Amino acid sequence: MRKTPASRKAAARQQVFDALGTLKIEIPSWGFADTGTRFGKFYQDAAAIDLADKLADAGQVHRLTGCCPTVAVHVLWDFKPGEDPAAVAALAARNGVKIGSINPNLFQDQIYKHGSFANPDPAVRKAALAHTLHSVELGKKTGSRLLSLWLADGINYPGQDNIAARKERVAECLAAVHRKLGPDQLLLLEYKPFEPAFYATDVADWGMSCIHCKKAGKKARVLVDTGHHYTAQNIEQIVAWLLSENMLGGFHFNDRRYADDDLTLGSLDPYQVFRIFNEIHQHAHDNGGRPADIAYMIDQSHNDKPKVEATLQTVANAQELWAKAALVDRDALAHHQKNTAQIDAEELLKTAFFTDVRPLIADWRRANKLPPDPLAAHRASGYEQAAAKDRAARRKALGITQTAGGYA
Ligand code: PSV
Ligand code: MN
Repeated sequence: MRKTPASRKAAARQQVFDALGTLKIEIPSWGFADTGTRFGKFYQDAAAIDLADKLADAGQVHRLTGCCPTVAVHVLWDFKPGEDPAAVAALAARNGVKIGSINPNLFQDQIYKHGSFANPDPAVRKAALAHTLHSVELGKKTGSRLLSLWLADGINYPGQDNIAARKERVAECLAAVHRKLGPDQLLLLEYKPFEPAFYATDVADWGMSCIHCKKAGKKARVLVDTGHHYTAQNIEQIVAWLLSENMLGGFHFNDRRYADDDLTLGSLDPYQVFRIFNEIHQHAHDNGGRPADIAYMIDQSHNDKPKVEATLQTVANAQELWAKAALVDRDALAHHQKNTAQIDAEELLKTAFFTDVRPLIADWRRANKLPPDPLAAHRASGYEQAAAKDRAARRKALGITQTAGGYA
């Protein structure tokens, strides 16, 4: 059948609708709290004080976008000692969301000065493992499927420790965690080239993470934080490789210019995010239309933007780039690739990238009884002002002064 402009338009609309229907994005509880850099924090009256506030903010984002049903939690920051996980799950449900990935904290306690799973001191490794296994239990009790691990482990100076021995210590701990996972749980292992350690990070890149995951067992996958790469690195190639090995577990979305900058996804290099999404759509296409099981999560702590607004903006950016990548004409691309028609193949990607999908996304939102412009709806709702008033008053009553430094 010949394609007319009208049939092309209808097909594009359907492609965008289908793509948006499959994209769920997890939001991080820590994105709503007062966070900052190690040089300081810029406080906001509307910043969440506790987990109840964070879940309320997450609920607002999900109500407006319809695509953020789960909230990632950081155990140390979100769970009070002895807190009932079932009560936390119920609190999330009251806000219209669910508890998502559980993030153990293996970096803030003083004992982690020289690492957690890689630490030469067996007592520290034991403590790190106990905290992680507790996190696995929290996952089981809150109905969360994902344990999301980031090891801040590394060494600052050559000769400081035996690099290969550190690798084996990490492997042993990961295997021990893997053994305790429930049948539906997955372990995601994040990598980061540097920071906080600057000479040798123990899980510094996707290859190290992938080797660890393969050794740990069938329920371990690599987590790609888009901010954790060197400047020139080709992230979409890493994604394509991990997909082809069935080792891609999920993403932490953000954008970067220098290092782990926590900037809004797609704010600096939207074409890169598009190229990553293009590989994911390509993989699904090559796999008979079956998408890989990937957790899309945001990992951004905004120091200056209003936090709920920044989250809404990120979600909208992700949806736009995801929808654009869905518009790539896969059959034509395969044809051009077969003939090594470089210019035509590249132009196909550019055509999809430069398509303005915003009107179609607004239509999709209307069709799903969502506001066509979530950011505008949020601003009109007065949520931010009400939260600022309530939280400023509660801070005063609780004697919380927004002057202490620190991270998160
Ligand atoms: C580390 O930089 C990281 O990306 C990890 O995912 C942590 O859990 C998170 O940031 C803390 O904000
Ligand atoms: Mn991350």
